[in-house]
Amino acid sequence: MASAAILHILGAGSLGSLWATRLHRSGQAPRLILRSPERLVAYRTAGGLTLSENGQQQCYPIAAELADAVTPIHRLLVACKAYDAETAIASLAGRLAPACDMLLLQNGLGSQQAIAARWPEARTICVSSTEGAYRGDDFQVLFAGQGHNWLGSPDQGQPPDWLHDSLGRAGIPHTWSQDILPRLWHKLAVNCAINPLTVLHECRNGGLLRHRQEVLGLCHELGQLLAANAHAEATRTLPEDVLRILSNTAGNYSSMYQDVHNGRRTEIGYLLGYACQRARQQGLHLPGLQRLHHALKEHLRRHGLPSD
Ligand code: NAD
Ligand code: KPL
Repeated sequence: MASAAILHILGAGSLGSLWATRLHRSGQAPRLILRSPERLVAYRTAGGLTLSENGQQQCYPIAAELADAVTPIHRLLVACKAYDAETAIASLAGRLAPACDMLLLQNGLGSQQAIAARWPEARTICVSSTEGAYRGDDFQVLFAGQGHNWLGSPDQGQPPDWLHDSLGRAGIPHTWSQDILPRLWHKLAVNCAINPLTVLHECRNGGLLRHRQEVLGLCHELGQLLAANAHAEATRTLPEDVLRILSNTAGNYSSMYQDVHNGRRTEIGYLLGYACQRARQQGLHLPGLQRLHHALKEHLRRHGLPSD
């Protein structure tokens, strides 16, 4: 296979493994890029990535390498957390082919802009994913929630010619969006209205239905932020979207709740932190959001976790 056709996947965590296993089983030979020689040895000992789906487990012996391998990278799926993404790309920057396609799976906003500014020759494609995957043991991933992937270029460009065929063959549900930034803003707003409160009230998503006024107050402020950055439509539907998600996912713990519960760093800086920073830059007075940010940072510090 020509190296131009290989998709390199940076980060073999939950979503990276979910994408890698589906691409591999459709015969597309993705390559994983792991973070250290120790991880590569552990991966080779495990014999591959194991995907659990619909009660079935299958191990896929996907090729893996380190960032300092020498082959050029033409297509890169960045599957790290938002706070790791830019540093991880920098570790292999010398391998990036001119006009490389970079798919960014990160939640929230901020990391995508930093990456696009640092590697302007690359074509950055943002992905907004509602699929759900969790890591089990090392190199094991559980496909926990069917969903969809919206992909789009921040400059509203066209999709690369290989994208639809490659994802389609792998069975990765996707749609190209001409308007990806408003979509990312809307998801950020939903995450800001739900995730921090589940941490502070220590509850499942559905538990926030008992704090409806607090949630709706945040939606009101987040709506002002969306009005300045996304579409009027997204602003109008935010409260009903959030209440519907709370009902539909009532039994779930939010991703931020799970991160805190498991002692893992959260993506607060790319969600609430980014929202508050943009509000300040845009001269918006959003006191409820600022108070929430402050309370969450305090909570994280008390739990010994980074507050950025
Ligand atoms: P994860 O923590 O499971 O995986 C991230 C992986 O990146 C880890 O294996 C980590 O070791 C690796 N990594 C970090 N730095 C690296 C480096 N320098 N080189 C190589 N690997 C490196 O995270 P995840 O849950 O897969 O989430 C990835 C992104 O996708 C996040 O922004 C998350 O918010 C978003 N997202 C996740 C889900 C989900 O269901 N998991 C759903 C939607 C969006
Ligand atoms: O995306 C989510 C998350 O947990 O990160 C939902 C379930 C929508 C809550 O914000």
